[in-house]
Amino acid sequence: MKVQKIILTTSAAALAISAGIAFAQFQKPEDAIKYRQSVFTVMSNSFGKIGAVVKGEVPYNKDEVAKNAAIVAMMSGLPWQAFGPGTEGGKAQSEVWSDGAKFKAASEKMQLAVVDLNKAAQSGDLESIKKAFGTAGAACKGCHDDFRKK
Ligand code: ASC
Repeated sequence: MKVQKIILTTSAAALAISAGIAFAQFQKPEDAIKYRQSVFTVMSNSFGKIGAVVKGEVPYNKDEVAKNAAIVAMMSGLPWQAFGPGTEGGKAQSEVWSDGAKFKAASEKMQLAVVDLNKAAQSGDLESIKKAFGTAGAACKGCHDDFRKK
């Protein structure tokens, strides 16, 4: 076998394997629902910990807030792959699928807002953190209002 052919065959196999894994991950709609809800649960936990600081219920600790903001930012890209066709259910309203462009825009608004929150958290300026937290919370709420079952 020529070297080029070996390389082509190997990368085709690698692609097939990764496509297989991506598919297998959500073989059942319930798997996708569980995945996205789990991601939101982790995000909510860390976001809530920052919220307690912002509200003055917990003293500000730079490392804690920075860690939680990094978790939220890192997780924020994950849920969307689990809203694929045929995964209707859970707390998602049908508008997620019937108005996909609006849902995508709302998801991107949140992702940008939590990146800003993470930047503020890493810099350690509490006033910027408070401001960015407010914007991020509004982005969470905006999407819930339009796309999450009450
Ligand atoms: C949270 C959390 C949300 C958002 C949202 C902000 O802590 O779990 O979903 O904040 O309530 O409005």
